[in-house]
Amino acid sequence: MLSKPLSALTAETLECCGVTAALDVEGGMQVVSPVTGEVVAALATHSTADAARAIDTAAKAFRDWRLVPAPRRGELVRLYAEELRKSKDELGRMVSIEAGKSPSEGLGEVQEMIDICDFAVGLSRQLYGLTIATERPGHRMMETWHPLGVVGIITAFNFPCAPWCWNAALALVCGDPVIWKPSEKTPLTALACQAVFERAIARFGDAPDGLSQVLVGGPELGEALVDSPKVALISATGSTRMGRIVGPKVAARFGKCILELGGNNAGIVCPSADMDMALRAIAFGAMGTAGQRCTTMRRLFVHESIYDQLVPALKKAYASVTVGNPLESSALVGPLIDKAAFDGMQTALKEAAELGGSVHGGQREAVEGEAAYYVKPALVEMPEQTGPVLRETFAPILYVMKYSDFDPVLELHNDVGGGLSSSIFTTDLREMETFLSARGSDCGIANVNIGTSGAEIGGAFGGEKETGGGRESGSDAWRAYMRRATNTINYSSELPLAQGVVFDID
Ligand code: UN1
Repeated sequence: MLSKPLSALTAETLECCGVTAALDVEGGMQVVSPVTGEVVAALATHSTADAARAIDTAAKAFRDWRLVPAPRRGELVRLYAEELRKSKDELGRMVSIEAGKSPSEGLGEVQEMIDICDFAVGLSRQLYGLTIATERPGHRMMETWHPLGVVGIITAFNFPCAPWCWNAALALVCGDPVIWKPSEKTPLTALACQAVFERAIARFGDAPDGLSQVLVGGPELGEALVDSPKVALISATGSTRMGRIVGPKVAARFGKCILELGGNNAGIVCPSADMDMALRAIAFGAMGTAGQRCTTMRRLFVHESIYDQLVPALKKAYASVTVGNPLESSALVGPLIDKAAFDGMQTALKEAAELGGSVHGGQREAVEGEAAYYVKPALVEMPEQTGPVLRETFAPILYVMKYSDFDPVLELHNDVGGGLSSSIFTTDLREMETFLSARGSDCGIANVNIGTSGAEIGGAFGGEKETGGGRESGSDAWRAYMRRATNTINYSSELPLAQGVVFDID
């Protein structure tokens, strides 16, 4: 049992991180922990006028920060990684309190922040462009990458800090100030990250004011970022519904967007799969983080020849998985974020049953009081891919379907709106390579013999179709945070025109 109320643990954790905001503002925005359903803080919110001021401050910071050499900008991110290492336990605990993750998953999220910072520090000396052969003698052509401008970062409750850091670490080395609008459900983790960042700023010395700012409040603050022509890039994580609003608005003002939206991720288990490995990978992919990752495995296609071997083993794993308070137990599955998530799950399960699905699990578990929503993860055997299987329900539901032929199952795999993550379990080279080929998985992430979730930061993260098409984190995702200039330099004493055009004036 906790020795103190959750609000006291929250206050203590935030204080350790250096947060100075008042946590008990009368009439302020209430922050509820899904762990117990209790209010752990009430925060003062920012107004749209505050948002406008934050944007102006960031725009001013940009004028200076863009001129600081990139490796020096990297030094700030290096210091931040050091501070994150010092505060890893507290930040991980904040993630557990606010998002309900197990300690290991909370710490894992902070580790993603540390990893992307380390990556960004190296990147700060590698923001290279190409040199390109020109068709004209005595000319040189090259690309230069310049800082882009203010970056607005909108994040979701389920990963309350890592996606911010994927964006912020890259943006800062690329020369861009950041403004963060966290989910209304998880503003405390954002304040904690910002406080830790302030420590890095203090050690860095001469950073311009407003390099990183947080806006606490409702959707109108996100809208202020989305609508402002002073915000060069909006990086938004959330639902496809949100992306359908944000994308066109930013496009209308010719701003840039990185959208990381919903997924409907699937795994295919082939006859030659290592069954034990597949079982463990599916269990984490589908039940981990209580099914509340955008990369959660939601659909599973199992070959008919191994269905009666794998599915009973999966059912056993589902029946025995521990569900409990992540702060007090070693349970693998914590709570859903709120009642709406629980209701959404029950609606999907009911629909699935009406369509002939056989539902195992999914019932509410009496872990804490009435205000907390813990569920047994659900495994649903479906006769076909229909109804709720076609959409993302942000809860631990795995729809399992039987298949007989490989080519049709590839079609079914791709026949959904989301295009984020995917997995195949096979030891057959032909199946594996086909899955990874142009006619295979149409997702931004396609894995072999591992689950759909838990991507490393070194790769580009994001997906196709209704997932929004954006890429964050590793590989060359940094390019989205910079603008490219093509430079042609004439060092000859002639003026030849490209394409052989003649334009001689007297
Ligand atoms: C998300 O759920 O928004 O691949 C991000 C993963 C994590 C990130 C998930 N590295 O599951």
